[in-house]
Amino acid sequence: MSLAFHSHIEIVGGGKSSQPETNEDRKRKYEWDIVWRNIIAFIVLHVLSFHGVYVALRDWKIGILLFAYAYGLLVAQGITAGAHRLWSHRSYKAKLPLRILLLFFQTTAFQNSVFVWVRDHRMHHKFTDTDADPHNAKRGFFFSHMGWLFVKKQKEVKEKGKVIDMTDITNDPILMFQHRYYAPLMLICCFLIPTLIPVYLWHEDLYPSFAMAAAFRYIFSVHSTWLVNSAAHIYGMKPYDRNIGPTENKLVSHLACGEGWHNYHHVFPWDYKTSELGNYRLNLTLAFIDLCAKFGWAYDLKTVPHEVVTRRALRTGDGSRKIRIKEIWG
Ligand code: ST9
Ligand code: ZN
Ligand code: ZN
Repeated sequence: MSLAFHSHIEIVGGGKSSQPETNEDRKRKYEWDIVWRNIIAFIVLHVLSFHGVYVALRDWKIGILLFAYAYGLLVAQGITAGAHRLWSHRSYKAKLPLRILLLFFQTTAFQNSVFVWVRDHRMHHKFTDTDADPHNAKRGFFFSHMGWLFVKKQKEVKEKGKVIDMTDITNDPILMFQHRYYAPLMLICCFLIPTLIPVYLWHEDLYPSFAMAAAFRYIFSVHSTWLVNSAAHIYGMKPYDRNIGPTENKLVSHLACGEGWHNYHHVFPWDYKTSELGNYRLNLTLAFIDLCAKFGWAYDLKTVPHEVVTRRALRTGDGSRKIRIKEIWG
């Protein structure tokens, strides 16, 4: 989204860093070209979503609560199984009906078109925690969580982004259709449809349906996603590579349907499990893809042989692999 109006503030750069700060770093200035439209939109959505929860609990709208929860989990697959594991990393292949379903869910999740999501995510993997990473975690928790959506991107993102190969996405007419008509499609899928389902199917009032099933479901799901970029780049163990920022974070895996095993994912991004261990409870997306594979909708699932993971963990890990295996399997 572009902005209607913005202000321009310069702040001496910084944020948390695992590397010692150099003179260059200290002198560096980030340009905070603030996008007020995004800030206002998110404030309004947060207020509506908190009010939605209040109304749903006060009037005990159990139907809307259950619907928001179930729909939220389903729609999350558009990001995790779709934008992330299928389109960004090509970690498995999907037949047309599954691709269309995932695209509908991904549009409902309102996290930008698949084209934009994949481009930013490929930048994130190629330039992790540097200025060419759109949500560089070295600029602190808030910036990598949601702050990056409130400012214009660093020039390094736009410059280095030119080297990212996006031809697989640009050659897909369905994905480019979504990119072209993203705004109206997103409004219909993210806000209109989830509001109307409880109203038409079991005669709920319009406002609680909107505030809970659309606004709250959306805000909860984006915070869960954003935690992968913030918390899972700051807090947790590094069993596979101790020299990188991404960590293994159980809480984030719960919230983000299995995307919190982020140290593993950055080391082996082509693994459709995004984790060494296939525990469905802590990786709902894995259960979803495996189920689709049973119907033949998902195929060519890529993973990493156990010996390769072991060798890598012994060579570069922080020695916490056994603790993690226990944490997952109990
Ligand atoms: C949201 C996304 O929430 C969240 C993504 C998180 C990813 C997490 C990944 C972790 C793993 C998966 C976890 C899943 C867990 C799910 C759990 C669910 C329960 N390369 O972008 P513009 C160039 S979105 C190359 O406008 P500005 C390009 O030329 C939330 N080039 O930059 C482009 O033009 P075009 C809702 C790039 O103007 C031009 O710059 N959405 C790249 O600086 C302008 O691009 C919002 O809030 C690149 N990477 O504005 C809207 N990037 O596109 C957010 C840009 O024509 N966005 N270029 O080619 C915006 O409003 C704006 O993008 C902006 C920056 C203000 C942030
Ligand atoms: Zn990451
Ligand atoms: Zn990834």
